[in-house]
Amino acid sequence: MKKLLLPLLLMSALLLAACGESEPEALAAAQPIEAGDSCHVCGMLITEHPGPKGEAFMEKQSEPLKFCSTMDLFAFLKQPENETQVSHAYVHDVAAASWATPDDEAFVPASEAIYVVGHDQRGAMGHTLASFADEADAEAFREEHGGELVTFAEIDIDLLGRLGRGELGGDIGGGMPMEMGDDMEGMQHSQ
Ligand code: CU1
Ligand code: ZN
Repeated sequence: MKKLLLPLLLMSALLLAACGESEPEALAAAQPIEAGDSCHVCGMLITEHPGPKGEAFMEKQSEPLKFCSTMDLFAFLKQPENETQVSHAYVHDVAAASWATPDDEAFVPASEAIYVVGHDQRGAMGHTLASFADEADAEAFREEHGGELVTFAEIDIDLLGRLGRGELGGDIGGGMPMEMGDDMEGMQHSQ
């Protein structure tokens, strides 16, 4: 409940601001992921890996942090020390992008997206959350690839842990190359 209260307070603050003289500042738009960009969590080169990616803007920052996968984005977002510092985040709409090389035009607000977990597709770090702007697209993906639908609010550290351990099914990285496994061992939050 506490988690819900803060966004509501922020929203009403924004609405109040909208009634005043000055327009509320628009949220920074998603930025293209460039060839040399590396993941803020694991350091991997983002464009070299398949699956939906993420970006997060910290409060008062104009440049986003970028993530190799929705999995690493949420691993970052759901750290208690980050949760309060993040302004907003974006994920690829899988319905509007190819899984192998998601297009930068296909970023949608992470908090409004609907997610499929436990499906049979692989992202950069093994299993990753398949993100969609529309629930109907998520449902169609689930029918083809299995798994279950979750909302942004339902994603927490516990769910990410169960996904990472394969407890919800899905491909968690049987074919993961050795060096990638090593990456995970030394995975650090550089924040
Ligand atoms: Cu990675
Ligand atoms: Zn990563």
